[in-house]
Amino acid sequence: MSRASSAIDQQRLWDRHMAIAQFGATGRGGVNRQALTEEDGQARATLAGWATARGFDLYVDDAANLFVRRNGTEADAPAILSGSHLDTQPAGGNFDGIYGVLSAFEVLEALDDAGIGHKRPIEAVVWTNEEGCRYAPGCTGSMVFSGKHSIDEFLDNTAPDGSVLRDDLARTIAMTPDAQRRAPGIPVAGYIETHIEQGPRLEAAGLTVGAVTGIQGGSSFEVIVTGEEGHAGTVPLKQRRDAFRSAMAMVDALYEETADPEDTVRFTIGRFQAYPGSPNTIPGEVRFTIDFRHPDAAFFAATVKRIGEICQANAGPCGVEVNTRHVGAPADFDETVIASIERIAGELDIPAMRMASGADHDAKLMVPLCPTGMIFVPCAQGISHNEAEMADATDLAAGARVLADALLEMANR
Ligand code: HGY
Ligand code: MN
Ligand code: MN
Repeated sequence: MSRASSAIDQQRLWDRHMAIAQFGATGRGGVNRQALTEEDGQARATLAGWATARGFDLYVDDAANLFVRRNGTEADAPAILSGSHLDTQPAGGNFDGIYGVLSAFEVLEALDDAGIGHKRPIEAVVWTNEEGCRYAPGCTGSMVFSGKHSIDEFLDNTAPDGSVLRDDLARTIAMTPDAQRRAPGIPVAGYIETHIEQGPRLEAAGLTVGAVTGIQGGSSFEVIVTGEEGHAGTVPLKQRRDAFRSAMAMVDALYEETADPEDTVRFTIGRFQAYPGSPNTIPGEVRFTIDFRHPDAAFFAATVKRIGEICQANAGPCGVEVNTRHVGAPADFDETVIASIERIAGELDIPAMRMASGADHDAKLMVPLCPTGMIFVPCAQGISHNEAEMADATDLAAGARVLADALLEMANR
């Protein structure tokens, strides 16, 4: 039997990236296609159109996860899944997530072109709201699919523009009317996600594929500091309940706590807003986000706990509320999957290495469900979450070839 990898069409895969890139294009080379926006729905509808044109089955679940299914000879066998996300950062690139969705779809098309059958069904997946920048938390869709959370817990969440998740979810689901409704979660026999590395290691090593060993611990919080608004010209300093000043004390203490000479810690404050935001009014409220990550499970857990303690200890005359958006412990991928990715890359003469993931991915939620792994390909200078994000068509196709053979092996096991 010919290998699935030999039917991967590099040009088709690239052209599909360029077609999806138009939804939310910023005109500066990047994209703003945040989760559950009209543009997100349009990208999903485009993929759905390609899928139905191929005669693949389409499903959508209560979290708006979208599944493109190519049936196997054993229709009821637990499926093999592969996918990622189509939603992007507000100033994002055209490959983060998109590559995982389109390479999985390309595998289905290649199998079709080559007339290659398989035992288990194979599904390409679009996970809802991986990025979590419009609606918190990220990985909403894969969290619901894996049973970690129910979608009901998130329905009343609001976006900075005032939208409510419940409404956006209904509108997005309605944009793929050919998709049959399915309850979240189906039996899965294996999952592999392809993704750009979002770091510089593969490019620096001159390698094409990363056989990913796991994902570091990741956590995100929203901190709300409550003080008292007042006149900038009249309220004496010692009487102020200045939310900005208290927030800065917390931020200073947090940076001190997470300082790391080995540069392993990843600590980011991505959003910081003072209200009412008037130059001559003492801020009565400050809201800021914390993103903390580390690969060591014990250090990660201990520092997650310290974050709340540090904010409380530096509140001064203000109140503080630390809302945990998500905490995901470090996760190791399945050794058999990692080894198959390495072996297949070797068989295809594609230079590869094992590596861990600094970025978070939906794959982390799949680890408890089934043998799970990831395939990385380089992105230019490791740049991501940036409109300059770029990847090479030959690298994208190489990763898709490894994915094709790895998924086919899983589907025939
Ligand atoms: O933040 C992350 O790691 C992912 O790219 N959303
Ligand atoms: Mn991603
Ligand atoms: Mn991302």
